[in-house]
Parts: sequence; C-alpha cells; structure tokens
Amino acid sequence: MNEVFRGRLAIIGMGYIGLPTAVAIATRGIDVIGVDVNPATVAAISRGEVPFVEPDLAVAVSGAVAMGRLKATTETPEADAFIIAVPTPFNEDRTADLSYVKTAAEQIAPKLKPGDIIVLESTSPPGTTEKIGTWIGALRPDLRMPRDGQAVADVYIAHCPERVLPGRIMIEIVTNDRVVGGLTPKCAEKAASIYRLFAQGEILLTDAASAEMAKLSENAYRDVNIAFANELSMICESLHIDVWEVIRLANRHPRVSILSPGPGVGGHCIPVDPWFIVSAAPRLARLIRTAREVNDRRPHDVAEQVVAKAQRFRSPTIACLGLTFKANVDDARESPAIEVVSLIAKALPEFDILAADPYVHTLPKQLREFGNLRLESAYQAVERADIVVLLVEHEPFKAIRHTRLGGKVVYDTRGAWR
Ligand code: SAJ
Repeated sequence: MNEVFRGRLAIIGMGYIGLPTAVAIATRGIDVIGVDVNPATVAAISRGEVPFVEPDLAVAVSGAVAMGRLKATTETPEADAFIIAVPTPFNEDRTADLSYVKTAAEQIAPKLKPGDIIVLESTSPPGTTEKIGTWIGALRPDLRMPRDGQAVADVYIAHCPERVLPGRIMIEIVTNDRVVGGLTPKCAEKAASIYRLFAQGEILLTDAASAEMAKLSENAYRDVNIAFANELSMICESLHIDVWEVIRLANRHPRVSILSPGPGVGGHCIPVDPWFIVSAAPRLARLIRTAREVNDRRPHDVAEQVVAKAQRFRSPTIACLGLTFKANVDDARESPAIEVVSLIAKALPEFDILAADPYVHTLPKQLREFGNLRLESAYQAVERADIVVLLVEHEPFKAIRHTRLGGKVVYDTRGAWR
C-alpha cells in the first residue's frame, strides 16, 4: 500500500484550483496536461504565464512549463489519471449546476483505458461522484465502473475536494490535510496515490459521499460563523456598543473564537456551497439557510448605514475603499463590496462616490451605469471625502494614517483601523 502515482496526468479546468494543482504535481516529476475550454488561458499557460493573480503561482508555472513538465491544451488527452477541477456554480433555484462536471466526464470517457483514475476536486453536492460513474458508464459499456460492494472495476473514481484559501493557495495546496473519498475503498487508495506526490498534510481516506459532505460542511461552518459575527455587529450597532471590543474580549475565552463581521460574504465558494446542503435537505438545513440569508442581506445593511450617515451633510463626497471579495486578492467577482458601492450610488445619485482598490484598475461592469461614481486612487479618494467607508482591509488601506482620516466620518466595516 501507500502507492505513489506514476504516469501521465490530465487536469480539466485551469482555474484557481486546477492550475496550482497542475504545478504542484508537475514539479514532482510527473507529466501534466492542463485542459481548459478557454483558448486564451491555454495560450497564457503555454507561454508560462498565469491568467490571474495568486502569490507565488507565476514563478511556479513558468518553471514547470520551462521544464517541459506542464503543457496546456483545449482537448482532453489520453492519460493515466484525470483530475476534474471545473466550476460548480448554482442554478437560479440554487441547486448545483453540474453541467461543467458532466461535460468534463463526457470528454474523459472516450479516452479511458482499464486502470485509469478519475478524481473530482470541484465542490459538489452529495452523490455527484457517483453520477460521474453513471455518466461515464453510459458512454463506455465496455468498462466496469466501480460500485459499492463489488470488488472488480476497470477504472477508479473518487472525490478529493479542494480546500485551499485564495491568497495562500501555493502554501495550503501542499500543507493542508486532504480528504479522499472513493466510490470503493480501492478507488480512494488509487486516488490517494496522486496526492501522495505533493501533499505534506495527512491523507484521510473515506467514501465519496462523506468527502462531498465534509467539504460542504467546512464552508457552511465558516458561513454560519461569519453570519453570527455579522448579526452581533448589527445588534451591537443598535445598542451603541463597539462590536470589535466585544469580540476581542469574548475571544479571550479559551473556547470562543468569533470571526470578523464585514460587508458580506463573497467569492465563489462560501456563498454558494451551503446552498448545496440546503437543496439536499431543505427541511432540515434551517440554520445553514438562515446564515446564508443573514450574510446575503449584509451589503444592504451596510449601505443603509452609509446612507444614514450621508444625511448629516448637504452634499457629501463618499470614498469607498475596496472592491474585491476579500483582502489582498485581485478577485472582484461575487464581491459584497461592489454590491455595497452600487447600493450607495443608487440611493444617493446626487452625491459623488469615489471607489478605490489597489487591485482593481477599471470600474467593474456592475458599477459603470452610475454617473456619480468613479474609480480613484485611495489617496485622492480619502483626501476628497467627507465620509470614508472601508469595505476591504487590503494592507495599503490598513496603513493609511489616522491623521488623514481626521474630521471625516469613518465607517470601518472590517475593524481594520481600530
Ligand atoms: N469573511 C468575513 N469575515 C471573516 C472571514 C471571511 O466577512 O471573518 C468574508 C471574506 O471577506 C469573503 C468571504 O467571507 O468575502 C469568504 O472569504 P474566506 O477567506 O472565508 O474564504 P474563501 O472563499 O476565500 O475560501 C473558502 C475557504 N474555506 C474555509 O475556510 C472553510 C477555503 O479553504 C476553501 O478552499 C474555499 O472557500 C473553497 O474553494 O471552497
């Protein structure tokens, strides 16, 4: 046992998870082919470049490409193992949209030979790994799919959910423990042989549905705890108590660790994944659903606070610092900060709104419709503002001197200037 994978590996989806995983494996001497539907992504990787910002990733990609270990293509190739790392967004009714996973499985199917391994890394509702077996089985009746309780199978299918934190991906991809859930114990063991190549954390073997549910539980846990912090923040505001002081004190209890309130929960994972639990057990997932609602409501609460503060002025200029979904990343998709800024701009069309973010160089498209809103440097925005709203605690914002904020109304939604 404790086999380590040797062979050729294909990774479907060259995004925030697929590309770092490709590099981690390529630098362990394995030939990796990265597959992506976007020709621009494939061209960038082939040049040794990274199509998005993530600390330490660029140098790792250029090294792996220069060594000839990492190649990129738009066509799924033949390989000995396939990792699926494509998006799993939600549909309008908040059920999971598995179309990218299904397409990836259907493209892998004709390339499969006996002994191949397929690993799903995309965050998915319980039962998705099993569906991969069904989809592939329908296209390849010549291959025996792994089934619970049956000893023989021609291919191995498992789920190994990604767990890395954007901004720390290159560290966490190596150091995190990995959960590997197989459709059968043999599938889990085969999939683990891939992660043994680079994972320094422990590799925990289980069944596929438990692995799927464990990943969803991790993100739902964080969402519920952020919702608790956000609710506390609103309660404290209404009672004129400083929530940051309350949290600082409560967190000195040995078994209490309250997270930080903020303008809402963004990104592609935490606001999405808890809904997969809700749709799997709608009557039972009451707390998880409520947490989602609290966090989704949060940008409205913050915008209302800003609008209330603006009423004290005749014609205030409002600086909104931060547009990305969290600190020190360039990712502005699903950002609560953008929602707050757009709600303020809509509610106060007669006032100047200045948005600033060191990682965002053009006004995001959701904000382009507002004639009263423009992108500025943080320096200019703070200088001109009567009201300064801190939405994302980027390091350069934390470094703004308190003297520069003197005489202004400051609304620090992240507690960064305490
Ligand atoms: N946030 C708060 N208060 C906090 C912490 C976060 O308001 O105390 C906000 C952030 O500003 C951001 C959102 O929550 O808008 C999510 O940020 P995050 O840093 O908590 O998480 P993500 O989305 O960057 O990454 C999460 C991670 N999951 C957990 O920590 C349980 C990561 O490990 C997962 O791999 C990732 O989701 C994923 O891809 O599923």
